[in-house]
Amino acid sequence: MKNTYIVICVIAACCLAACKGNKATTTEPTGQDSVQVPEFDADSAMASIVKQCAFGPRTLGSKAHSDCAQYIEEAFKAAGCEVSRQDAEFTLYNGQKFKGCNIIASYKPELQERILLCSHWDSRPWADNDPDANNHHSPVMAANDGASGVAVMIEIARKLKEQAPAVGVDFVCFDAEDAGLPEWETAFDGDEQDTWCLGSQYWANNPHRTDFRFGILLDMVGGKEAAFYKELFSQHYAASVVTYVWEAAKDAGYGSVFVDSDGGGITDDHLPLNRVAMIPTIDVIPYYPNMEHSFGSTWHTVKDTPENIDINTLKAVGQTMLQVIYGY
Ligand code: AHN
Ligand code: ZN
Repeated sequence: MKNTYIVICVIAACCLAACKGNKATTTEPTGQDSVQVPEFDADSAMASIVKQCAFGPRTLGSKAHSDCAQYIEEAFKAAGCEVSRQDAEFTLYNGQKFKGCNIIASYKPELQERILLCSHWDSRPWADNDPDANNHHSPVMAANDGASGVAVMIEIARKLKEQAPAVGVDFVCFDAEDAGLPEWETAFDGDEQDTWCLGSQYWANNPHRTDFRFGILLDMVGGKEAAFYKELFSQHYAASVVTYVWEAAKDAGYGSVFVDSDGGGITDDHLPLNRVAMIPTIDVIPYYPNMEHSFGSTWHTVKDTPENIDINTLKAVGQTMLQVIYGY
């Protein structure tokens, strides 16, 4: 009798283990519904934006730039990541050279199954889209177009430390994305596209690793009433990643922020990752169909400041990224 009982228990335990095993190895992203996804703290992300902006505009060569690099490194270290700096020299459209750096933070670098998150951290040196031409040579504070993506990534790193997901994550902060050809420049005759995204171009030619399942670029993820449409190069190079991320947004309750429609095709840091490093990478970038500029009213203006950040947008993007990571 006792033996029969033990046999039944062993069989039951095996069945349970088998079921669990089945579930863990399922390839369907529907597993997202059953995992505990931590709450993204958008207030904490906002505080990081304020902190980055307090250094001043983080333009190449400035004190604000080097001070902010140190802050970003320390923030990822405090979140338990392994951090390294990739120093590089960048040549602008006008031949001017600057020293700068990409900042790389790895969560559990020993894990084989990995996701890449990235964002640029530099500020544009010229507010060349400002409605007031007097501001066209002033730097952009870049609360949205710079600090927001980094802030969301730092906040995600903090959550990974609290509650371990099944995958590893690398965070790469690209320098010199936004020193591309200014609109007021009339004397340039090269390829304009090459003047943008200098840090990601450098990294794609010198990646610290490339074994990522996919990459997600966060660009301007804190704008007022922002919505994210399916960017065209992302759909071309990484269609299944777009589908997966937009599904995750729906599961997280942000289906209205991640809109199931086409956006534009944008020259951005995801292009060298797709074309040179061959990592399927999407761009999460806002699209305002009814505004004069599709990136929103503060884009490359002196109004890109912390007051014009929308905590709800940070929350929608941050929570969706946690859904992506913990649902994987
Ligand atoms: C261009 O408009 C050429 N690129 C948009 C990429 C960008 C600029 N993202 C932030 N600032
Ligand atoms: Zn920009």
